[in-house]
Amino acid sequence: MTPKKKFYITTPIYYVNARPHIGHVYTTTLADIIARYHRQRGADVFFLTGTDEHGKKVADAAHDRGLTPQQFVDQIAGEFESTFERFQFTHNDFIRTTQPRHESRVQQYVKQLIDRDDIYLGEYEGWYDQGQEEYITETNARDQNYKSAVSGQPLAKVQENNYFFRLSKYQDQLAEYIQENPKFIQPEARRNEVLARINAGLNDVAISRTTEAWGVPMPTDESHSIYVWIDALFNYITTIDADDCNHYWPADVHLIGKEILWFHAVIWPAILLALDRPIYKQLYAHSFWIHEGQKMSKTLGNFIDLSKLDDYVNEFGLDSLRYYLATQGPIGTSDADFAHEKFASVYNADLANTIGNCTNRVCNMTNRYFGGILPEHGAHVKESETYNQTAKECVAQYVDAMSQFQLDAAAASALQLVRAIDGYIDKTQPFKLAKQAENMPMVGTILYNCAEALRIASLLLWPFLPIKIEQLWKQLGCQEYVDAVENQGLGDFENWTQWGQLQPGTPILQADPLFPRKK
Ligand code: ME8
Repeated sequence: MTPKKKFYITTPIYYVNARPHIGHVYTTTLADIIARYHRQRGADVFFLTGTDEHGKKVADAAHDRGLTPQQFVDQIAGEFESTFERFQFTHNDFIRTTQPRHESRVQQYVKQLIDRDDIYLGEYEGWYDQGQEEYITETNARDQNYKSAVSGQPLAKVQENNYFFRLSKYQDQLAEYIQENPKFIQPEARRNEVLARINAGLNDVAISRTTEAWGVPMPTDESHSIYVWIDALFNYITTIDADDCNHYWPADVHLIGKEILWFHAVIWPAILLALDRPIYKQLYAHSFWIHEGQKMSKTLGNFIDLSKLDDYVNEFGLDSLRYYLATQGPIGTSDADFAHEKFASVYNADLANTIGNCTNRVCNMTNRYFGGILPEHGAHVKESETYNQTAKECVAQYVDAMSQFQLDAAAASALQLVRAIDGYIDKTQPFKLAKQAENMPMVGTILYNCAEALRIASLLLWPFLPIKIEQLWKQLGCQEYVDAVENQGLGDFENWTQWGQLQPGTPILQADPLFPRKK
């Protein structure tokens, strides 16, 4: 047997100074959809998420609540873990940077970098964004009017003794690597941004702080803690540098938001080069959600937090939230608006009126005309000639879109197939044909073809709508897929999406609507 292809996908690890919100749920939903898709293709998937628990702002947040940092991070990390369980994410591990497995390996990597003379002691004088835990160059600080680009808070002027990583040494190698590997950083606009910044010149970067008591100590100098960003980036390898997991490196994709591009596209690959480890294969940086037309911020108090997300789940269902996030979200280079009216209209158009309605039509007619048993499909129906070709094209478009993380386009290809079923019913009018007994073999062919196309569409939709599609599989008698999902979703997508696999004679069940229409 050929070994299964491995696929390693990560999300950022989230700061525990704030409770989980839409941004965290968004990136993790995208990663979950991609992970499920690859499992369905039979890959050996490792999907990693987790929490970033060190640094001054976490220590300050703990202090404000009268807790020790450890008590505080345990509480918030627990909230992230239980939230991710409630959202039914299928991550294989949840890394916390305060875990001993992480801390001990971080010290080992830093020691290796010191031994290779890639780290040295120096002095930093300049700007620091405390909210983002980020050193800011003079030029950027000036451009940002000496305020944080993310929170708008004033930058702090700091003078510190730090250990530095020789980032400048890797400038040419990195620029060359990015030039030669056009897909390495995506989308294209982000890649260009990174290249421009590298070509403007890279300075060495501070990788330790003396003012950060809540962190991993430098292995050779306990008076310094490892800078929280360096500590955090290592999570992608600390987790899998264990005997049973080390075959997952290099990661196939790091999925992140655009605000942390610099660390992932420049510092992280340079560290990997310095450690003599393969560079991860791809970085994908999405844009940002805004809320009812406004940037979300603590000052405005308009963050879509867990309780708001729960309201949507209660009103529309968990799958609908996944679908909205994945298809209407800021996956490309523009920000996207999260708005109730839009949510309801997407729900009604795509889920209730398209997927739900088509499923009802197919299952109801099979029950009405064939007693709920999938009919034979031998009779010729002219309009069917190119129908299975449509299914093939939609699958190909879907696969292509998925490989480029265009989840919106992938879902659109699945919907296109569902709409083709509706179009085919409208054209062939089985409900009219069924009025005469001699037409029943043709009605049989039509309904078989509808159910078969619906089966293929359901495979494309499962990563987006796992709960509802598993319900649909039960309706269509596709127990094999339900079993596969229980076995970590492992599947045989290539074979399963071939035409003609539903067996005539299979019971087709009528059920409650998958997506009841909302007012
Ligand atoms: O930056 N829209 O953690 P973080 C879409 N710990 N996605 C958003 C978003 C929004 N409005 N807001 C946040 C950190 N995100 C570091 C990362 S990784 C080694 C260390 C998502 O809690 C997006 O994925 O601030 C973004 O990159 C991430 O949350 C930042 O989470």
